[in-house]
Order: sequence, then C-alpha cells, then structure tokens
Amino acid sequence: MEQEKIAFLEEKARALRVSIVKTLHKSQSGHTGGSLSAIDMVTALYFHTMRHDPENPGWEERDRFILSKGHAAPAQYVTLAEAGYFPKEDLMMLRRLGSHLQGHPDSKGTPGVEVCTGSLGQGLSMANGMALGLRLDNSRSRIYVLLGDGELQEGQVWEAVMSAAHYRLDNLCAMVDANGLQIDGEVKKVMNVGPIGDKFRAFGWHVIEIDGHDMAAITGALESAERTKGKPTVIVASTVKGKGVPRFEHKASYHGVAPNDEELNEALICLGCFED
Ligand SMILES: Cc1ncc(C[n+]2csc(CCOP(=O)(O)OP(=O)(O)O)c2C)c(N)n1
Ligand SMILES: [Mg+2]
Repeated sequence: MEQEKIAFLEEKARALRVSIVKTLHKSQSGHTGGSLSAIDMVTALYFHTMRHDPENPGWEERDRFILSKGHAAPAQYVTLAEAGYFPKEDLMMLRRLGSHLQGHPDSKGTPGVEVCTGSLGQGLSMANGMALGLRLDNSRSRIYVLLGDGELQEGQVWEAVMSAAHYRLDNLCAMVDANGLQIDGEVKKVMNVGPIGDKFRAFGWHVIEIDGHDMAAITGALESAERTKGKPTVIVASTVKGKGVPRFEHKASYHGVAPNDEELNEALICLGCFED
C-alpha cells in the first residue's frame, strides 16, 4: 500500500491512543493495556479494510467486527466515535450508569457493536455462526474477530477453531492480540498457549504472523486474508500491552487500571499531544 495511506492510518492510531487514555482517565475505570495493544489493528479494520457505513450501522452488506476480548471496549468505542457512529462527547460517559458505553460491548446499546462480548472465549463461535449465515445468503460480507492471547486458554475457542476450518470459512478472519500478558502476568506462565501459529495451522487455518504495530504488515495481512480461499485465516499479531506509553508497556499491572492525573499527563506527552 502506498506510504501516504500507511501514514494516515498511523496518525489515526496515534490520535485514537490519545482518545483511549483520555476516555479511561475520565471514567477512572477500565482496561488500558489491552486497549492500547489492539488499537493499531482496530484502526486498520475500520479505516482501511472493512466495508461499513456509520450512517447505517445495520447495512446488510457491511463487514462485521467482533471484539471477542471485550474488555478492550475503549479501543472499539473511540474508533466507532471517530468513524462517526456516535458523537465523540459520548466517550466521556464511559462506564456511567445509563450511558450506552458500558464497560464491555453491548450490541443493544451502542451503534456499530454487533454482539455482546466480555465473557472471554465466545467471540469466535459467534463469528462462525455469522460466517455460515452470510455464506448461506451468498453475501460477500466478511467477519473479523479479535481475540486476546490469554483468551485462547478458553476451551471453547478451540472448538470454534476446529469448526471454522471444518466448514472452510474463508469469509472469516481471526486476529490474535498476542501481547504475552493477561490479568495475572505472563500468558506462558499462567497457562502457555503457544506456539499459537502452529496450533492454528494444525487445525487447518491459513496463518499469518506479524508485528501487530506495523501498519503496513497489518493491512497487508488483512488483504492476504481476503484473497485466501477454502480456509479461515488467523493473523497472529505480536504486540506490546500498553503500547505507546512506556509507563504502561509490558505491564500486567496496567491490565485493568485507568490512568490517574499524573499518568494521563505523561501519556499525552508520550503520544505527542500537548493540548489540554
Ligand atoms: C470467561 C471470562 N473469564 C475471566 C474474565 C476476566 N478477564 C478479563 S480480561 C482477562 C485477561 C485476558 O487476557 P488476554 O486475553 O490476554 O487480554 P489482553 O492481554 O489483550 O488484555 C480476564 C481473565 C472474563 N472477562 N471472562
Ligand atoms: Mg494478552
């Protein structure tokens, strides 16, 4: 892809990181690390890959996105707001009683959210059902689903990995945010899920392994997934939990902790945002 488009997406992701830390700081509750690790992929999906219409969230021909690691809801919310699904001011109501932006994605409340997630392990199963349904309808819409690496410890994920390959769901692309950490520490120490790529390959998937913060690699992998016929694709993306703010990076302690005043100021400087 041309350098200009990559630079546009990189700048978008930077601005969305700013929005994530501001939103979490306002709510004083929520998941910082896993939102920042996922945002480059979510940016590429909404501003490059997916066909969707913020004016018409239920457009039948849209591509669908499922945030299976639903605790990273801030990453999806800031992206939906940026794309125009709802006003950006709504972000300041994250996790407030009565707000449509709950701590985990709610398809009944938030325009652009396809399914409720947050209980880990279920997104790929839902994606399989949608992919099968769309195939029956002869639809050209595609399904994208983002999972955490800790989430791969859920047995249901592997049942879904098996069935997606069995049904040759080439309209389905899974992405694994492989940041190496979960709530309690390193994934490999809590319950090793690696080698992730080899496991998906053994189940019959097309596997692409990339740096999940390299925008050209992300968009290239998504394009390769679209060209792949007869099997589902998984993009195993090596990422850094808390990416973009050194104080948050590689730290399980910022998994579910929002920035305080000092951390917000530091984060904004790191992200090149000097306004109030
Ligand atoms: C079924 C279920 N069990 C436990 C939790 C609590 N929980 C929320 S996030 C998380 C860790 C997830 O780690 P990972 O999938 O690696 O996410 P990331 O590192 O991207 O934040 C856990 C255990 C949950 N949401 N759902
Ligand atoms: Mg993780």
